[in-house]
Order: sequence, then C-alpha cells, then structure tokens
Amino acid sequence: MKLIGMLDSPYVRRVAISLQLLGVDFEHHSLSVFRTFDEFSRINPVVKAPTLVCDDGEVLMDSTLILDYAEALARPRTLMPQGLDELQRSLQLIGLALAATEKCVQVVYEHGVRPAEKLHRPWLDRVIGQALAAYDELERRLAARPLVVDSARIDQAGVTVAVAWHFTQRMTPEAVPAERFPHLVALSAAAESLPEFQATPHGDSTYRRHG
Ligand SMILES: N[C@@H](CCC(=O)N[C@@H](CS)C(=O)NCC(=O)O)C(=O)O
Repeated sequence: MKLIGMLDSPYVRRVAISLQLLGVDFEHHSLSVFRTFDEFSRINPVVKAPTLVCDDGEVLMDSTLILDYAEALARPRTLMPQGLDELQRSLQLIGLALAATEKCVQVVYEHGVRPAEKLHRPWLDRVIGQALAAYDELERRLAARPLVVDSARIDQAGVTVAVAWHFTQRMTPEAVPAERFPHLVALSAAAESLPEFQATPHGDSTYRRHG
C-alpha cells in the first residue's frame, strides 16, 4: 500500500501515524499537491493529499475514508472505541479537530496561495474565529477529561487532536495563541514524543519503516 502526500499535511500525517499504530504496513511517497501537481495527478487526477494506493491498485482519498479502510484491514486492532458513549465522545473530538484543521488550512491558503492584494480580510477573520471556536471547545473537553497518550492506548481522537494542534502551531501560531490552550499544548507535547509521531514529523521527510 502506498500513502501519497507530504507530512506537512495534517491529513496525511494522521493517516501515517494511525497506520503505524494499527500495524498496517505502507510505503510513503512524499509528493506535494503544489510543487509536484503533475506527478500527483498521474496517481490521483483529483490531486488530494492523502491519497492511498491500495495493494490491488485502487485509489482512495480523504483521510477519514482511508482510515475506515485501514481499520478494516487491521481488525481486530482498532483506534476507535467500541462502546457507544465512548465512540460518540471520540467522534465529537475528531470532528472538532478536523474542523479546526480545515480552518487553519484555509488560513494557510489565504496567505500562501492567494495574491496578497486579493486577501479577503472578512473571510480570514471568519475562518480564524471558527478555528478558535473549535480549539476552545477541545480545550474545555480536555480540561474536563484528558485523553490517554501512549502508543498502546492513544486512540484516533488523540491522534487527530494532537496532529491538528501541532499543524496549527507550526503553520498559523499567530491565529491560535498557545497560551490560551494549556491542555492542548500538554497533549501535543506528549504525543509528539511517541515513536509513531517522531517517525512522521511535520514537514517534507519520508516515513521509512524500521525493523
Ligand atoms: N477532508 C480531506 C482534506 C484533505 C485536504 O484538503 N488535503 C490538502 C492538503 S493539506 C489538499 O489535498 N490540498 C490540495 C487541494 O485541495 O487542491 C481529508 O481529510 O483528507
């Protein structure tokens, strides 16, 4: 199986970390959706990262759908809770983290892709407000009940919240000031020290399996 996309994408990174935690073997190809658009489009004409090329050659995209497939491959191993209440809590946290991530990616694109003279301040303020709302809610929930962060017990909510926060602090720290979110800062520090996170650092490196 081949995972296509750069680890500066929080979506690619959550998949790369989850595949390791699930024990699903994969090759990583660090292609950029911008700098290597043509090469990417030959694998997936839609040019979305992450893209997963399955062992039978079929192509999947969207991190959550790729993770659904990975979960099926990994059974009985799973990163999702089995009980209904716990599942609901995880899905809430994952939804908040993905929304925060999406809004921060929009901030990055607004600054990095749109010409400076075309920057639309009301839109930027709106998406920053939405990112802050998602992180406020995550912070409140983590303060009430922290997530477990170790390689044996971290779940998909832990992975996705930690990856979202790290991405945000690497790419848009001015929009989401860390001082306001001590529980997210602590969760991220613990997660980033795990081997699965260290093997797939945010940026342009390529994951290689050890051992
Ligand atoms: N909902 C998607 C979002 C994926 C996404 O937007 N990825 C970005 C990279 S961070 C991308 O492919 N950007 C190129 C584009 O949308 O044209 C997921 O969870 O995988």
